[in-house]
Amino acid sequence: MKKTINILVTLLFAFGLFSCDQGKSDGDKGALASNAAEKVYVAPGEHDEFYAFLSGGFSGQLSVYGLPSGRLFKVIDVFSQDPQESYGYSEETKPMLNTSFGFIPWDDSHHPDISQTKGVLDGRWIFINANNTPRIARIDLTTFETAEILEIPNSAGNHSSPFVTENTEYVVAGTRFSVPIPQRDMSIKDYKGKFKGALSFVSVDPENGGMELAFQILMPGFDYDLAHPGRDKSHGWFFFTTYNTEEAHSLLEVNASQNDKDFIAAVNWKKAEEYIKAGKFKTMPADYAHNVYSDETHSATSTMLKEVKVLDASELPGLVYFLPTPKSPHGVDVDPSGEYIIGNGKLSANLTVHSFTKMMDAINNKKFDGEAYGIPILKFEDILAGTVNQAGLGPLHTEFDGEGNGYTSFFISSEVVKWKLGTWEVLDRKPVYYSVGHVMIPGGNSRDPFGKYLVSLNKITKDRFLPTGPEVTQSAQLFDITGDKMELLLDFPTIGEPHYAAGIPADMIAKNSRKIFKLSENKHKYAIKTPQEARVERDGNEVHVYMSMIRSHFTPDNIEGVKIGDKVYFHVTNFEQDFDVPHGFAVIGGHNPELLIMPGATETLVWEPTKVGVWPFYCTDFCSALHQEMSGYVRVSPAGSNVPLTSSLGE
Ligand code: RUQ
Ligand code: CUA
Repeated sequence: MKKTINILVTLLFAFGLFSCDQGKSDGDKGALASNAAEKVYVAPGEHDEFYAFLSGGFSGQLSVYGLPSGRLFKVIDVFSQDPQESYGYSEETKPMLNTSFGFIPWDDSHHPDISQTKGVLDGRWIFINANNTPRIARIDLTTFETAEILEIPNSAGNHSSPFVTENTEYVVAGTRFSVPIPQRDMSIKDYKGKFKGALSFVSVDPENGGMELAFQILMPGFDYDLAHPGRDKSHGWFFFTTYNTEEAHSLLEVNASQNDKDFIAAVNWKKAEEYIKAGKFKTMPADYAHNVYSDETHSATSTMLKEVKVLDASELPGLVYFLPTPKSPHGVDVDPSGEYIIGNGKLSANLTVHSFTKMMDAINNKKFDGEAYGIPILKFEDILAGTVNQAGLGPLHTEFDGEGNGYTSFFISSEVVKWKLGTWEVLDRKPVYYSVGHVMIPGGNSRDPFGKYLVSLNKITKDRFLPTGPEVTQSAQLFDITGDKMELLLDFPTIGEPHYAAGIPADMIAKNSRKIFKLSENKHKYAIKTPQEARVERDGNEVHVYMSMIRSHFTPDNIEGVKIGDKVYFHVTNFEQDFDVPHGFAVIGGHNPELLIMPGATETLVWEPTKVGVWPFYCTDFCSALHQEMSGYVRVSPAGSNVPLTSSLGE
C-alpha cells in the first residue's frame, strides 16, 4: 500500500510540475517559426480537407469540425436535448431519449467511431457511446442526424464503446463499472466474486445500419475501460482493457492500484458466434429501449426490448484470454497490420506492446499462467512484442499514421510521443497544452490511416485562450505529422470535453450529403402536401393545427377558437424544396423551444396557452427579405367560451 501511495504522490507531483512549468514559450516557437498559418488557412469559400467529429463529453453531443482550419460546422444532437433544433423537445424526437429509466435528456458521450468496410473507413455512419445511462447511437452521415439509439442492459458506465469491427459487423459496449447481474439489492461489501462485467456485441445491419444487441459476454467483476477491434490478421478478435482486477469497491485510487499488472481481455467474437449458433447461451430477462428515427415519417419510435442472449466466459473455453498488462491500462490500440496490441498503462512510463502472433502461439500451445474465474491468463513474457521505454508519463491512447509509427498521448507529462513500430524507439515528442487525453489521426484506427494531421484532445486549457471566468473552453491542437518531426499548427476551442474523435477525408462524405427531403415522400402522420389541406381540428381539449410554411408565410396565419385548457399541437410542414431554406416556428409563452424545420419535413410543437388574448407566432430563421412578415396570430379565449375553431390566410 505504502509503495502505491508513493507512486501516486510522485505522479501527482509530476503532473503539477509539468502543468505549471510549461509556460507559453516553448511550444509556440514551432508555429511561429514556420508557415503554420498557411498550412491551416482555408481561403473564404474553400472547403476543408477533412471532417473531424469531436465527442462532446459531458455535453452529450458530437461536434463537426473542418481540418485543417478548426472551423466548427455543426453540433449533432445525440444524447442531450437541444433547443436549437428542438431535439428531444419536439414530439417527433422525444422518443429518441427514452430509456428503461424513463426519459433521459442528457448523457456523457466519449468515443465516436466511423463505420468501416474491409478495414477502411466507408463514411456511412458514425457511432458514439453514452457513458452514464448506457447507450450507443448511430448517426447517419448523409443527414448528420441521429438515426438510432440502443440502450445497453446489464451495463454501467458504457465507456469501452462503441468501437467498430472491420466490416462494421459489430459495435461493442464494455461496462466500466461491474454491477450485480441481474441487478438486485445486495451489500456493496459482497462485490468481490459477485459483481459481474458484461461485454456487449451489437450487430449492425449492412444495408440500413440497424443495430441489434446480438449477445453479451459475462465477465469477472473488473472495470472494462476501453476497447479496440483486431484488424486484418487479428480480425475476429476484440481487445478490452481492464483495471481494478483487485475487485475493490471503495477508494479505488489506492485499492485498485495494488496489482502490478491488470489485463487486456482478448475476446474471440467469431468463437462467440459459434457458441450462439450452437445454442450455448442463456436467455436473460432484460429491459432496454431501442429508438429509431425515420427520415420518411420524420419521427422516432421507441420500443422496449425484454431479453438478451448471454455467454458466460468462465464456462466457455476459447472465448476469452487475459493478456497481463502493467499499471492499470487505459487505452488499448491495435496497429493497422493487426499484429500489435498496445496497452497504455496509465500509471506507467513505458508502453507495453503485445504480439498477436505470439498470443496465438501461446493459445495454440496452451501455455497458460493460471486463470482468473476460469479464464486462462497468458504469460506476459510469452506474448510481449516489445516495450517503448521511458516514453513519457501516464500514457492513455495511441493512434497510427500508416507509415509504421505510433503516436501516444501522455496525460501526466502533457505530450504526444511519436515512436516506431517494431524497433520501439522514440522518434519525436512535442508538448501539448495541457494534459492530453486522446489523440486522433483520420482513419488512425483502421487498416488505412490518412497520416497527415494529428489532433490532440486536451483536458486542460488554462492560459491558451482569453479567460471566460472560472470555466474556460477545452481545446484541441492540430499537428502536421507529415515530416520526421511533428509540427504544431493550430489551437482551437471545442464544445464540452472532447474525449475521442474521428476524422475522414471530406470528399468521402460531402458528396453524399443530403440537401432536402422530398415533400412528395413525406409520410409524417400530420404532414400536408398542399396549402389547401391546411386546417385546424378539435379532439376534446386537443387542437391539431395542420400548417404549412413557405417563403414568407404560414398557412394558416390566423387561428381562432383556442381556449384556456387546450393543448395545441402545431404540426408544421416546410414546403420548400430548395437547399438551405429551413424555417423556424415559435409561439409566445411556449414551454418548448422553437422548431427548426428542414425543407420537406414536418415537426410538431405542443403549446398549452395559459393566458387569454391574441398571441403571435413567427418564423425564427431569417429565410427571406420578408422573413419579418412571416408570422401569425392565435386567439385564446377563456375556458368554456364558444368562439368557433377557425383558421384562415389572407382574409
Ligand atoms: S477516455 S482520455 Cu473517455 Cu476515451 Cu481516455
Ligand atoms: Cu421563414 Cu423566416
